[in-house]
Parts: sequence; structure tokens; C-alpha cells
Amino acid sequence: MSKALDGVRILDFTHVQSGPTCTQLLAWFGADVIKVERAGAGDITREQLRDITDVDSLYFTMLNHNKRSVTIDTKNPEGKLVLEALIQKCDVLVENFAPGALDRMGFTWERIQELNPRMIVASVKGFGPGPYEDCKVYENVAQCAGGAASTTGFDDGPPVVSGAQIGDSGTGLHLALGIVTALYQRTQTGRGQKVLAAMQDGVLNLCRVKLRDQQRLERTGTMKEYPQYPNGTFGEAVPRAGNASGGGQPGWILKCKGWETDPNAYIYFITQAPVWAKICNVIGKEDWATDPNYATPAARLPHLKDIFAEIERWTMTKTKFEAMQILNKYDIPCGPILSMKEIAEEPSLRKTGTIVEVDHPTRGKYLTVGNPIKLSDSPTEVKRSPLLGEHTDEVMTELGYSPEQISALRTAGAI
Ligand code: CAO
Repeated sequence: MSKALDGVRILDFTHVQSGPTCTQLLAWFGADVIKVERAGAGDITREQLRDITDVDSLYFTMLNHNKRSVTIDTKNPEGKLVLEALIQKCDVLVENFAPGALDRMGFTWERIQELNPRMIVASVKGFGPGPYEDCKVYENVAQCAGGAASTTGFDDGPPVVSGAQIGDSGTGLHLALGIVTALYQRTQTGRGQKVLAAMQDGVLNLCRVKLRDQQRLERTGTMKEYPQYPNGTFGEAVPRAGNASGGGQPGWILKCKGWETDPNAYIYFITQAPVWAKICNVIGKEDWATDPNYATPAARLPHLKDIFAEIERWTMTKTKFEAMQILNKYDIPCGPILSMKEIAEEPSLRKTGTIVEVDHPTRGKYLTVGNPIKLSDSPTEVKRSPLLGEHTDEVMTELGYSPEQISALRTAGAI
């Protein structure tokens, strides 16, 4: 079966996490992704957080599936010529170097345009234009600068970063959308363009509801669904809301049977208004369904702490899975807190290709997260990440270099 991005060639100049997330997605959709790395070293993550000596780390393998790897020293004059040949042959150049690195290499937007006016140049940077545009940025910096950290955690504690890599993988996702959009526009204009996804912007986009709340707070001085209401105080900025739901339906994380020893024996419980009477029945508080202090969402707001404490008395008598089964029968929205171990072992995620076992020549078998976006006409087949420079000769041959030329370039340290 054909793939959605068959025929699209990506010159993948990405490293670490944000850029590789983006190009891995494009590869899963069928693009030919040619990852350019430095000979002898490669993407720094190949050797970061290694669990097996001299074997590409899981950090690298899990972000670089379905790609080809070529080694080019792009600061070597002959290496630059190879890169130029690749620019002429590819549709998109994706990079997430520190600001200015591509220019310093000699590959400015103008130079790339000269070589290939159809080329789309897509970049992840930490910040967009402004006071921090020259800064190097990693995940947690973006979470802090994008509004996620100040709004995550509990009111009486410090800001907290999330385990979800919204700065890196989140921005990679944003960039992938920018690239396919630019490819679509190119079908009409025939021209390439620059695509920029700044990590601060990407995180802020994912924190949109918190900017909503900032404005609500400024207008009304309070937010009734936040745990600070009614007894605590609100300051000038959106406070951390613990596990309160970001929407109009109050929710909280509640203990389940076994919580004393299992750190993940918890369930997320949402007191969705249309099923309030059912919730009251399940937890044995039938009178709350008609009691004027509890019967309506507005009446419940000042009592949310007590309500969740009462519901927790019930959830603590059930395992998270038992509670989930009972609550789902009544359409009461809830979700078990799943550990990574439980997720890794979940058969339904294996079945859908969301968790995939991959075989690697030096690592052996390992688990990865497959393509989370499923296209009915473009199925994803997850293929192992390339070894460093595994495809250098193959790609050089496709570019028209003879075996003798390839060997001379290797001797000169250009590839
Ligand atoms: N041949 C020759 N030189 C190469 C090369 C190649 N194949 N590939 C990279 N280089 C060079 C670059 O040209 C650059 O050289 P200069 O500094 O002389 O211009 C150098 O390698 C290092 O690039 P870098 O500054 O991007 O790398 P770093 O490890 O110092 O910084 C990071 C890493 C992530 C902080 C930085 O790249 C960055 O801020 N990127 C943008 C934001 C981003 O994507 N952050 C998320 C990363 S995922 O957590």
C-alpha cells in the first residue's frame, strides 16, 4: 500500500528530541528521511543515557525510526558540496540547531533558495524573535518559559515540570504540521518557505486554557472551579491548580484500594453534571441528588473538596480497574492512573501499533511508541533506527557519486 508522503524527501539535520520527533513522524507517513550526522559522533543522543555499552541508546533509537543515516562533515569544503547536492534533491530541510548554526555553516536561507527555490526550511528554536532568540533551549526551559511550569503542581509547592515532553516532542508535532502545510501550499505556489516552531510558542499553545484563566481571573478576581475557591486566596496570576480539571467539569485524582503500597493506585474522577444523580447512587449518597446544596453544579462548587473526599471513601474500597468498570457502566467519566509498566504490558496498545516491539542489530528487541496518528490509507510500519552512517554509500550513490569518489571523500574526512 502507498504511503501519504511517498516521494517526499527530507534532509534531516535534527538532533536530540524536538527535531527528530518531527522527522520520525514524516518518515512514518512515508517520507524518505535522510539524517545527516557527523562522522564518528552522530546525534549526541546515540550515546546519552545508554543502558548497553557501545549500543545506540533507547533515547536515540526511539526517536529515529524509519530514517536513513549519512555522515557528512558540513564544515569540510567537500562535505559542503555533498550537502548542496542533497539540498538540490530534497523537498524539506529540517533542523533544530542552536540559533545561527546553519548560517555559520554557510547555509543561509538565501543560499538554500539559490540551490533549490522549492526547498522548505523548517526549524525548531527555543524562542521566536525577541529578547531570548539567541538562547539554547532544552525541554524544561521551554516548559518554564511557555507557562506550563507556573501552572503545574500544587498551590503550596514550587512550579513543577511535566513528564510529558511538551517542549520537545510537542514542538516537533507543531513543526510537522507546519511542514505538511507548507508542502501543500507549494503545490499551488511552486515555492518553498521557512517554517518556524518555537518551543516557547508550542508550550504556550498547549497551555492555552491557562491564558484563558488568566483573563477570567483578571476580570472576576476568582475562579470557582480552582481548589483555592472558596477558602484560599487568588493573586495576580493563574495559580497552580493541583489535579483540578482544566475544563468546566470538576475533577480530581482519588485514592483507590492499595494506594498505601502502590504509588499508582489512583483514579481520575470527573463529576460531570449530567451524571450527578448516578454518581450519588454509586457512592451511596442518594440524598445529594436532590439536596439544594449539592443538586446543581453551581451549588456544588463551594463543596468540591468534601464531595471528592466522599467519593474517595468509595474509590478506596475498589481497585482502580474495578472502579473504572463500575463507573463506565453509568457513563461517569474517569481514568485509571496507569504506570509505564502497565502501559508497556497493555495488549490493546500492542494491537493498535501504539506500543511496538522493534528488533535492532546491536540492541536486540526493545519497545517503542509507534505512530499515534493513524491514517486508514497510509499504515505505519515501524522500522528500526539506522546505525551511524549506515546509508552513506547508498545515498551518495543515489546522488551520482562513484565508488572511487565516495572513497576519496571518506579519506578526505568529508563523509
Ligand atoms: N558537520 C559539522 N558540524 C556540524 C554537523 C555536521 N554534520 N552537525 C552539527 N554541526 C555543528 C553545528 O554547525 C554547530 O556548530 P557551531 O556552533 O560552530 O555553529 C555545532 O555542531 C553544535 O550545534 P548546536 O549548537 O546546535 O549543539 P549544542 O549541543 O551545543 O546545543 C541545543 C544543543 C539543543 C541546546 C541547541 O541545538 C538548540 O538550542 N537547538 C534549538 C532548540 C531545540 O531544538 N532544543 C531542543 C533540543 S531537544 O531537547
